[in-house]
Parts: sequence; structure tokens; C-alpha cells
Amino acid sequence: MGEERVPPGQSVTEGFPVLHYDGVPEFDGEEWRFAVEGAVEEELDLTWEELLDFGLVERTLDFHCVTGWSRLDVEWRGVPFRTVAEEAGRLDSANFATIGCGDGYTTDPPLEDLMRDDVLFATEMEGEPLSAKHGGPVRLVVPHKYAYKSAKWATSVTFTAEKELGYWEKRGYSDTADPWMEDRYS
Ligand SMILES: Nc1nc2c(c(=O)[nH]1)N[C@H]1C(S)=C(S)[C@@H](COP(=O)(O)O)O[C@H]1N2
Ligand SMILES: [Mo]
Repeated sequence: MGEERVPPGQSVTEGFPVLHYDGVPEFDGEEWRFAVEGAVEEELDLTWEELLDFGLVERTLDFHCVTGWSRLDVEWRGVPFRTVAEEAGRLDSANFATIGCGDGYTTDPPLEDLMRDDVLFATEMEGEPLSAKHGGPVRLVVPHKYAYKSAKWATSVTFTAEKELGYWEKRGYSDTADPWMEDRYS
């Protein structure tokens, strides 16, 4: 704990800044679908209710933005990424997953990062439904990576053998994005 809690070059903020490259997409609970595709035994096309039926867990996690702020102890509730992967029967040939989002954003973490116990598709933050500006109804949370891996407004997961660079990873941000190593830029 103490100073080891905050990665190098980061400052703790009490607020929760909002960052995205474009607008906030609208959520229509009737029309909305969550697709699980690619290297899986069974591709899934989930409704909102079906996603929630996978089961929610609670995690308290730190959030590190590459621009230099960190927010500690964010309380999330959501469906573990691992559960989604298991429900679809991801194949051994899958090494990466591209997360697709309602605003066209993508990110591309390797599966070894995504299958960790604290990686969630979060639907609640601080005991409330996740607000639209922070990625509601559902966002990925990858606490051990810079926050551009924490895709907001997630609507698809595509399991792939090869890496497909995501939106910021194509534009000069580090693909490994490890806050403890200060992997900010590629
Ligand atoms: N869909 C989507 N997800 C996104 C982004 C985005 O532009 N679109 N920006 C990323 C970046 S750069 C950051 S720092 C975090 C910010 O999350 P916050 O707005 O909840 O703080 O969202 C990440 N997820
Ligand atoms: Mo960011």
C-alpha cells in the first residue's frame, strides 16, 4: 500500500474525469445487443437481460488514465470477462479479443490480461447503474492497464488469433499499456 499503490507519474484525483474521442451513444434497452464472435464454439447475440443473467460480481479497483490521473477504490459491479468467454466457449486458437463499442471505438487486449479475476464488463459504479458518460450501460474495466483499455459502451467481443490494434493503439499509445512500467506511448 502507500506509495506503491499509485503507479509512477500518476496523481490521485478525487473526481472522475470523463474522456472519450467522440459522442456518447444512446442506449435503447429493447434494441441493444451484445455480440460475442470469432474464435468461439458458439457465437452469442445477447440481450441486455441475457448478459446480466451471466451473473454479476463486485470489485473495488483502481483506475489509471494515461494522461496522468488515477482514481483509487472505484466500486464496480459487472459480469466478469471470463464468464463471457466461458459461456461462448472460446477456442484455444484465440489469443486476443477486440472489444467493439457503440461509438466505433475498439481496443485489443491479449486474453491473458482479460481472463484475470478483476476484469469486468461493468454495469454499475459506486452502487448506481453506470452513467452514460462513463460508458453505461456497460463498459469493460481492465484495472491493471491504462484506461484506454477500459472500453466504454461495449457492444461486442471478437476473439482472434492475431492482434488487431485498437483505436488508440493505432494512434501511438502503447499496446501493452502497463501503468507500472509507464508504457504510455508506442
Ligand atoms: N468507447 C470508448 N471507450 C473509451 C474511450 C472512448 O473514446 N470510447 N476512451 C478511453 C479513454 S482514453 C479513457 S482515459 C477512458 C476514460 O473513461 P472515463 O470517461 O470513464 O473516465 O475511457 C476509455 N474508453
Ligand atoms: Mo485516456
